[in-house]
Amino acid sequence: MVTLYDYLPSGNGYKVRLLLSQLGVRFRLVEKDIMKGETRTPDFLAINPNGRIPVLELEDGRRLAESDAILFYLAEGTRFLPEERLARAEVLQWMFFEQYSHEPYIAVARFWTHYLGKAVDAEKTERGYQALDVMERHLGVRQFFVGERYTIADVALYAYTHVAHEGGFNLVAYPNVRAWLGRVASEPGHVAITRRQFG
Ligand SMILES: N[C@@H](CCC(=O)N[C@@H](CS)C(=O)NCC(=O)O)C(=O)O
Repeated sequence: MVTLYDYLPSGNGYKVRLLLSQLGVRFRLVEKDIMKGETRTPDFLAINPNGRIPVLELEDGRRLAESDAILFYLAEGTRFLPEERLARAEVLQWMFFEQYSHEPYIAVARFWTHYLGKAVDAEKTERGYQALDVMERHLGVRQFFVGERYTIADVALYAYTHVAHEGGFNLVAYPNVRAWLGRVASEPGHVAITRRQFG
């Protein structure tokens, strides 16, 4: 059985939990409380030198960090990753967008407001809305991010978009994004970020 090192409120961890659930893959969950620095101990740094969850540990002990890389690994050969060359690259395009233009603002704003109780600076909020604007335009003529079907690009972007309000983002002006959130949530095998029991 694979092992997932994770922190349950984490959207990055949730991406992996969501896909594992949708794939019907059973896994062992090892919780690391990032608020207590549990990913920065020597023991955990030996697991991931970058000191962050999620980390997937395979049955043979090999490990993989970075949520979107884990999604890509797990989705290979499944309906969650297209086979066609350009479509695969488009999935990567949206996952890189998520990591560079979306997560650093929308996830970080959530962490600061919801978990640290601190104010978020205006620039982060503005950049977060810019990412939402990009998504809103793209979804204006599409049901999903790539190839008109649900893929790991949707999983990656859903994780923090559906809890963006916890970082102070208001999605009222984003009807296409809201409709897409609903479509993703109604995919078979969907689990909530708050789910604590797996397998
Ligand atoms: N780019 C990484 C980001 C991972 C990340 O930032 N993890 C956070 C939780 S969401 C963490 O472990 N933070 C603990 C720390 O930095 O000490 C990914 O997508 O997996």
